[in-house]
Amino acid sequence: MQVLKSITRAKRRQILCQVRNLSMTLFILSSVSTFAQDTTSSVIQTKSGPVKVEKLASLVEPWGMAFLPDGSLLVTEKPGRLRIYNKGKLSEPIVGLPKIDYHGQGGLLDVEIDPKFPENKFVYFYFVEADLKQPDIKRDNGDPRLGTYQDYDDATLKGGAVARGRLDGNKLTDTKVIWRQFPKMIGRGHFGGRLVFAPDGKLLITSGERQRFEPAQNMTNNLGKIIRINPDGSIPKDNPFLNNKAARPDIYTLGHRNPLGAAINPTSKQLWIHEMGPMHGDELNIIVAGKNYGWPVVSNGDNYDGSPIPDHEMKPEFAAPLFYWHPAISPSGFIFYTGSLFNKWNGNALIGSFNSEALVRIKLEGNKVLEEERIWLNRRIRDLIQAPDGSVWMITDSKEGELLRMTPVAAK
Ligand SMILES: [Ca+2]
Repeated sequence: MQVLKSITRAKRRQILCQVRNLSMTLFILSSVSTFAQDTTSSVIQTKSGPVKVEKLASLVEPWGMAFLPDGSLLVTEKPGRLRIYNKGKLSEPIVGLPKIDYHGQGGLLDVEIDPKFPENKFVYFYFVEADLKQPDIKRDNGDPRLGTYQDYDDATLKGGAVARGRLDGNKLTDTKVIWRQFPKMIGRGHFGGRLVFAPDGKLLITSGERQRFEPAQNMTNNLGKIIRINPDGSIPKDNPFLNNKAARPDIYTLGHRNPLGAAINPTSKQLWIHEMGPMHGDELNIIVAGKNYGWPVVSNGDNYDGSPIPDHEMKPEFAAPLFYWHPAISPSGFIFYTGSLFNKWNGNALIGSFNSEALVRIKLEGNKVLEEERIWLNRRIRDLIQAPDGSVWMITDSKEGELLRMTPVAAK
């Protein structure tokens, strides 16, 4: 029965892959002639007309962005630098950040500003920190924090953390860690790392499961979870698991793998996230307090060793994604477009993609996906943001990374 199910599913996916790959190929063919990696400005055809993409700056592994009220841009570089881009110039790294552990997927990740920034100047950032006390690998063999398959070349216990400090010119003052992944573990992947403020002023954090699977279903840790805290790090009085004494109080939802995109839907005011699936099965999820999104019990992808995982439809007790990608797009960065510069994109979800080297545009009607367009950019897109003028700015996932600006060719 299991075999039969796998074959049926494999067949179904094969057909789906073929259809999607064909449509991607056709689309790439239509846009490839107008775009090249080494140009600083290019025109690309989209379903809504031609757009211009310009390179604004070079950055090393940029990861997250946030606009300041004066129109300048905070941008992180994963090795541990926070800079300000303003009118064609990139600042020296801002000082006052804690020591950052930069290895693999870890380093300095997202940045966000306080909703009351004009009054308090608070800047929040997600970073990876090493534990103060490191284990003796030989002696502590069997410690679950070390895992069973890890590469001990980097045998540092580490975890994601969120800190905030007050921005004063080119420095952060009063920098304090307000939240930490628990427990710290060996391993360089799946930190999550996106920050977004909800309309009620709470800070929402995406926390990945550190490539350990099971923590996502275990309430005694905060890995593989969406986290909700007050801006000072304290726990909101209406968090969903406060009555469960065994659960960590910072948990908002569970059952997530590695979410690298989070945005507030401007219509429903709900948090939407996407998360990287295992081998395929990337998900778009609407976050509802207290729900379980299924990882690693269910997924519409398969394990990397080829073993199947039950699909979401097999276990309806878990919240299912409203949309998923098979084959994977490897999504990173997420906004809802609310500007008027791209007048046909209003209310659309815009998502960066590694695998398809594209900006993915999703047209929605309420919670229903009507249409998906992949705007091929020949670059792995790490994050994107809507600028005050309605243009879309993006950063690329590369040691030779770029800050890009996209505008319509015929702005109305
Ligand atoms: Ca799921």
